[in-house]
Amino acid sequence: MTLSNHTQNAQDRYFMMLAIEQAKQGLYTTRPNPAVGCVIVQAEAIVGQGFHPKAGQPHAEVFALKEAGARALDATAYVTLEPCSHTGRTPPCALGLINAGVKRVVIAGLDPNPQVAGRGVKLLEQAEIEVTVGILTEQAEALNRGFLKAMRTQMPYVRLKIATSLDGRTSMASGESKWITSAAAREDVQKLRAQSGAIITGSETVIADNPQLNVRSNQLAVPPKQVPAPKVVVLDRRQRLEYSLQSDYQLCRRPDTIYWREDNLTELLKKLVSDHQCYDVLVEAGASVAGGFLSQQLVDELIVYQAPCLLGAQARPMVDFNPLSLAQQLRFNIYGHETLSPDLKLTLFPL
Ligand code: AOF
Ligand code: ZN
Repeated sequence: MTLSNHTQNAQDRYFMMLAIEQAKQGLYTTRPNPAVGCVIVQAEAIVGQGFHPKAGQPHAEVFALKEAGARALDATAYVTLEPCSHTGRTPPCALGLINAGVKRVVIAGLDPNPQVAGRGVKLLEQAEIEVTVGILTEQAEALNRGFLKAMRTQMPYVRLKIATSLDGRTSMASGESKWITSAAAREDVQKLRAQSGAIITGSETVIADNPQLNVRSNQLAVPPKQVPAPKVVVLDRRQRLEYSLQSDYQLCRRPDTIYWREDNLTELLKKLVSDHQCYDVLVEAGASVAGGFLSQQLVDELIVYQAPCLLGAQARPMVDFNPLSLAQQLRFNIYGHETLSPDLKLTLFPL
C-alpha cells in the first residue's frame, strides 16, 4: 500500500519531531558542531535513534544505524540536518545510510557548511535513495541558529540578555543590583550560557559585579562539566583590566579571557567566528554595551527577564540609546513569552 501524500506528510512530521527531540539532547554539548538527531523507521516502527553528543564523536546517523542494524534495510531515515558528505572527524553519514540500504531519507534542512551544502543529498540521490527535504525546517533550525548563521554569513548569532524591573531599570543609581530578577530567571540564563560559544561583557560590568559568567547549574539536562566552557570576552577599550593585575576579578584570573580594545564590534564578532569557532554569542553587559549592539543592529535576539518591581526614575535604564525622534525607535517582534515565576521572560526579534 502506498500512503497518500497527506498521511505520509503527517507521518514525516511525527517522526521528524522525534528526531528533533533526539537532537535536543546534544544542545549544550556539541559546540561548535550542530545538534543533530536521527530516527530510523521500518514499517512504521522505530528501529533506531541517535543524536550527535559532542564534536569529535560519531554523528547522529551512526548511532541510529548501529541500533537499527539489519533493520535499516529498506527503512526510512529521518535526520534533522542534511547527512554529511565529507570525511571530517568522522566518515560521511550519507555513505553510512547508503551502505545500510535505507530506501528513503527525510531531512529537515540542508547543511550550509561549505563542506556539505547539498552534496549529502546528491550522494543519496545518486544511490537512488528517495530524498525529501523541508519537514519541520523551522523547528529543527531553531536548535542551531548560531551554526547556521555562521555557516551562511560568517557572523555569529547574537543574543542580548537583559534583566530589568517593570520600569526597565537594571540597577539602582548606586550600582546595587543583586538581585532584581528571581532565582528561576537566573537559572534560565544558565541555559543561554550553556548554548553559547562566547559571552561578551564590558569592563564596567566586571568592575561593578565581578561576575563569573560560567555554566554551573546542576539543573541542565547534562552535568555542567560536560558543557564546553563559553569563551569570555571583555570589552576593555580603556585597558582597565587587561594589563592591571586585577586578580580580584574572577574573569581576569582565567587565562583564556579575551580582552577587546578596539571599538569595532562587527570585527570582534567576525573574529569570534573565524578564530574561535564561536557561533552563538551571548551579550551580558550594562546599558552602554547593550546600546552599542542594538544601535549597530548586531542583535539577532533580545531576551528580557522582567521582574514585577519598580525601581524608580533615578535607577539605571536598561539600554543607553538616545533616539532623536519616535521614528528612530527600535522595534521588535515578540517571539516567545513565559513566566519564570514571579518574573516574565520575553524573547524578541528586532524588526
Ligand atoms: C551529520 N550528522 O550528526 C552532525 C553533522 O568534524 P565532524 O566530522 O564532526 O563534522 C562536523 C560537521 O558535520 C559540522 O560542521 C556539520 O556540517 C556536520 N554535522 N552532520 O551528518 C550529524 N552533527
Ligand atoms: Zn555526518
